[in-house]
Amino acid sequence: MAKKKSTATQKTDDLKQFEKDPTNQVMTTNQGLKINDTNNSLKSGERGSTLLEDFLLREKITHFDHERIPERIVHARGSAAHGYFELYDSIEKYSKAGIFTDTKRKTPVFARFSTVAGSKGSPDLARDVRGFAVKFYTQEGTWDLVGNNMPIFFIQDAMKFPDLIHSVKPEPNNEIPQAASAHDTFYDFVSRSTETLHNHIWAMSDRAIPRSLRMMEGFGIHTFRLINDKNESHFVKFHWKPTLGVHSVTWDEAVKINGADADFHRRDLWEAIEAGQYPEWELGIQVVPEKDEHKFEFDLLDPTKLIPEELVPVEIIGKMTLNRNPENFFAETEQVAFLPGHIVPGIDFTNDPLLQGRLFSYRDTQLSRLGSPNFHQIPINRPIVETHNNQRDGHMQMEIPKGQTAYFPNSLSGGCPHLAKMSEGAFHSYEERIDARKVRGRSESFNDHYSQPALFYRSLAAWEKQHVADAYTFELGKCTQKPIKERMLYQINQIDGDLAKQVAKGLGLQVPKKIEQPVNQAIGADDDGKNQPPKKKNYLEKDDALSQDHTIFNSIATRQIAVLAADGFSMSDFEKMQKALENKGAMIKIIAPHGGTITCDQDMEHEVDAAIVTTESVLFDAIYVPGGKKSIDALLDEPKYKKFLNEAFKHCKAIAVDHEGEDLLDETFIANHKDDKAIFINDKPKAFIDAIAKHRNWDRMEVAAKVPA
Ligand code: HDD
Repeated sequence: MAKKKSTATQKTDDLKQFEKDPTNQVMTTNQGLKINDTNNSLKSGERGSTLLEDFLLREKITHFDHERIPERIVHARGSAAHGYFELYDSIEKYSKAGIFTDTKRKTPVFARFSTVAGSKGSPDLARDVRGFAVKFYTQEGTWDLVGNNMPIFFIQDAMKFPDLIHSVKPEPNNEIPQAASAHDTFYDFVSRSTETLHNHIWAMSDRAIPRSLRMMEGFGIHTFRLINDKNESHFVKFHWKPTLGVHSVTWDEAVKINGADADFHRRDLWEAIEAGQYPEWELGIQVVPEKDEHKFEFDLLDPTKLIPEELVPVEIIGKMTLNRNPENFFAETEQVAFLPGHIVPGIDFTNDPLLQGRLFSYRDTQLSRLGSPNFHQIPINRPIVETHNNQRDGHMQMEIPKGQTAYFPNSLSGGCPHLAKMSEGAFHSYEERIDARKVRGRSESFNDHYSQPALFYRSLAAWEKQHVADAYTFELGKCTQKPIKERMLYQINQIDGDLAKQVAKGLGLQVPKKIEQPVNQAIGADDDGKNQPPKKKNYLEKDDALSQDHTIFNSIATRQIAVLAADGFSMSDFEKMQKALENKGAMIKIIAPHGGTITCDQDMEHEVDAAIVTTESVLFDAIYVPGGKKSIDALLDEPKYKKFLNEAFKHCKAIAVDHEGEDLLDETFIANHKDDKAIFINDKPKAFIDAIAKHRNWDRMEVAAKVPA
């Protein structure tokens, strides 16, 4: 048998010393006392009252009473995994960071993906931005790249973050709605803060409802600096590109998935890693020399702007592979603390005012979330290199710092810990020249709020544009206040006239030509009234990288294929398809009228993966129905199979049937659409496989919209 490849990294080895394995161990108290009854409290007589003396009861209950910690203010719902990062080629001309110069390193990483608005227990398929945070445990200290799956942010200055989040979170009077942006307060805010419109249109696109966390891009968003060993600085934007491509579900599916499996993304990530189908992302950089800082039509320090890849191509420099699930959700995924302020020599910040505010907020939030300035000592947060300084004490100090001194300079401890010389790899902030007035304000160069949302929309394929229009219509349809909807229509109209008309029609409203209230309250009260953002510019017609139509469509690895079958299904049909699909890494699940096993027409027993009552069409990427008269008769007897197929058709998925399987198809909406290019009747498995790799047949959208499912 082939030996299982090791998934250990220096970090997972480090975590080992903290792991506890109860196998073959006796139960004890936290003091090591052996316990022989954990079911009954100590009482005065069997029916008597419980005694205060019962330290076993008190220890157990007290710990339980305190086992929750505050969830993250944002990004509370998340899943994470361990892995490693490998560099393809040194980029020493830009950066002196070891992680960017040493191609022999396998840098351990821990990556956490999240939704933003929902609580810890909210469903995975909310329409939302996804967090994409990566902790690199490097030889020079820990570097955290704390990004999202969209390349821009909603606001330009950290000062507005509490307002943004208060507007999107459940409304404060009734705590409704959970994990949803479709409500009045969010659109009240968005419609009056034009800087949000770019990130907002991304959130209305399919990017906000990914098929899988493994099929979404990641972005560092801010412009950072790379610093080389000559202390030269280059501006940089970081990109994560998934090797499986960028794919999404439809909104109708998202809504249904949330009911069918609220852990859809979490489960998908976990199962892919358990199956050895390790998720991978390539790391890319867009590099801009210092001298080109002002050459663009937008400001590099403005986090609501991306640098179109048409203008500055992405150079791929390495790859991240996630190959191990956490041992314990709370200890690792919940307690991991990401801080944008964690950087290493060779990487530095810029003056992006959003980034500058984040540098404060993340350390601060860990103090209330994790409860102590010693949060860096929690196993998942410990760097893989030794740390020494004169910080002392605090709640839950886990280390035992030795010696008489805790100050610098000292002579009593021989001056230790001593300072590092630059030649020994000490960190040194980039010496940017600053000559400025102290102002509370915003740069004029940040004041273009419509050009890039319009560029994004222009770059989308027709099917993506339709999804955007549907999303705006849904979200605004959920708002109750007419003036808010009208203000949003006014804003959408600045981005694209046709889009605004389409949304207005869905809302039963007119697109207003003018609105009375100021629309851009990014600036101070004294500026109210003269704050309409300038007209949009068109410095680039399209950027293909913005559209999912140009992503990778070459793999069906990890795609979930439902096989609809009952007793008597055709083994020869099934075997042929199963082999072809599994060869390409797809996951096959038999969905039968009942659990347990079913018997094929060759009298072999097959394990059922799910009884039809326990599963839903939306959990699968494609459907296959093998022939066999007895099997098909049984499927025809259970109405949910028709719903299963109708929904898959509605969601533009590939469907293949063989022989009598066509009889089932004839009982569905698909009967009149057999010529669809992703419907296969007695066809070769290859045709089906190619269609699954294309993700969806979006050409079907208009017909699919008519399916009453
Ligand atoms: Fe943030 C968490 C991403 C702006 C304040 N943020 C958090 C996480 C991600 C991001 C992925 C979850 C990390 C994890 O998995 O533990 N945040 C972003 C991005 C931003 C951004 C990409 C803009 C480019 N965030 C931002 C601002 C502020 C915060 C402007 C405050 C001024 N973010 C927080 C926070 C959180 C957080 C409240 C909650 C939990 C945590 O930090 O550790 O401090």
